[in-house]
Amino acid sequence: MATNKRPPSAELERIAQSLRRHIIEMTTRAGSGHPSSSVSMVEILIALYFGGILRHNPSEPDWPERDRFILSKGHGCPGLYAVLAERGYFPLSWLEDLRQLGSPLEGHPNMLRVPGVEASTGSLGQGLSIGIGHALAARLEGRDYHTYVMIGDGESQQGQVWEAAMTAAKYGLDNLTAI
Ligand SMILES: Cc1ncc(C[n+]2csc(CCOP(=O)(O)OP(=O)(O)O)c2C)c(N)n1
Repeated sequence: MATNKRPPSAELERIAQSLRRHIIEMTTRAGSGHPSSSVSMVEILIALYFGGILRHNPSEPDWPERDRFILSKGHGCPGLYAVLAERGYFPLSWLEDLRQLGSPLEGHPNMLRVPGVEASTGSLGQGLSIGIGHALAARLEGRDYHTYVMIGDGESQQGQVWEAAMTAAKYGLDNLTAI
């Protein structure tokens, strides 16, 4: 069953506060990471994962009909980890081991190790191209899922981002949103 019901605003604000707390605590404990790049996207993550925008199912991360969220600015992954943990993709206790040897929560997101991570990112500029792959795949397979890609403002200076934007326009991809 997809999780896309929207809780009341006060509840969303409470969850946003816990995400900010997780981000500060985990990056402080690790002594590294990118807290500001993570905290700055909390409201967007809340809207997507708790506000009813993303069609997803934390108990079935590979559900073929799920909407995709790709964090192209992968260094902001403490924010993504916090929202995925609060959503129940993996236990909150995982957050305690951010960037520790052996932890699935690496300094940049690893799609092979973390449920809910759609793409391994960190080398800036690649996420929109990956999103185009998902959007074209949806079209080919006749599925109606939507793909969202979060890009940093500095990242958007990468040529690949603009090549991807032109490609999305060429194929008329109305199932893809760049944030
Ligand atoms: C291809 C590439 N070049 C350089 C870096 C190093 N780097 C990591 S974060 C960052 C700045 C990103 O700024 P922005 O996209 O605005 O994101 P913000 O953290 O401000 O949200 C850079 C240059 C990288 N990860 N990938």
